[in-house]
Amino acid sequence: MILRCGRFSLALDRPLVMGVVNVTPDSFSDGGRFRDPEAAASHARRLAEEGADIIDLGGESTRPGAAPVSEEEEQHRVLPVLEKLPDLCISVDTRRPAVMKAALAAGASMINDIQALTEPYALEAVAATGCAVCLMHMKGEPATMQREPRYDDLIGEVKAFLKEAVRRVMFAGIGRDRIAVDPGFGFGKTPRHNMEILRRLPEFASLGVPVLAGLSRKSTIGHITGRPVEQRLAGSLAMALLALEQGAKILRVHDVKETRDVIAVWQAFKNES
Ligand code: 9MG
Repeated sequence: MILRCGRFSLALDRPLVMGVVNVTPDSFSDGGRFRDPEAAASHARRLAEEGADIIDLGGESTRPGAAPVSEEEEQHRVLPVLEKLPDLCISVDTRRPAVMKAALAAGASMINDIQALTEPYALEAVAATGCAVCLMHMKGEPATMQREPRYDDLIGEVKAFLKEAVRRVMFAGIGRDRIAVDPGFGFGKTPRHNMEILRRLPEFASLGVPVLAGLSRKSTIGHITGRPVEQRLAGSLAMALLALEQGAKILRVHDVKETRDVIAVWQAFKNES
């Protein structure tokens, strides 16, 4: 299986690593460190050297309580970084069609949308390009999504949403080999929900596209271990290993080098069994 990301074709016979670069003053995990385009671009290069297949560049923090950012500001954060990285496979994490269009024109190869391209004109912004898309499930809106989220049938609901999202984007002309889905750990989900999704992640394989898992440094790890965000490396690596074992094909992570080691150990184990 291949994930087609614009001019890049990424083989899915081994897990892919998506390295996170937040160009925001207030992201939950690395708030403000990579605000300057030069610093963000050199961090992206470092992650690529450490083994990231894709760099996920985001200009809007989706942390509950984060300050809203205008479309202009989001573009102003992301585009200068993108332009410094023409040789890398860059995903842009955005919900806004205008940002998608500008990013794709500036060389982005993938759009990672926590709203699964549901904003009006989002499908049009990406369909005619060759970019890949990541369609994520989120219950509610970032500002309020963690206020007692409830589900009657967690897995059924998340899967049905993603199935419909895949159908919708394919109907718009996006081929299956350009699509990844993501159950959206932490997006309108309690720690208990997140663990149930992880336990039942193999059920998402029936959607017929690669599953991306984003668990790195998330609050569920803090909930389990009692650690603040800057001390969640071990928990994140444990989550990465669980996600691999449960069938995730793409891991969205902050700590690329360490995650690559986890993948190497997991693959060595698999090849011997
Ligand atoms: C932008 N962003 C933050 N967390 C994420 C996750 O878990 N998945 C995806 N696709 N994007 C995320």
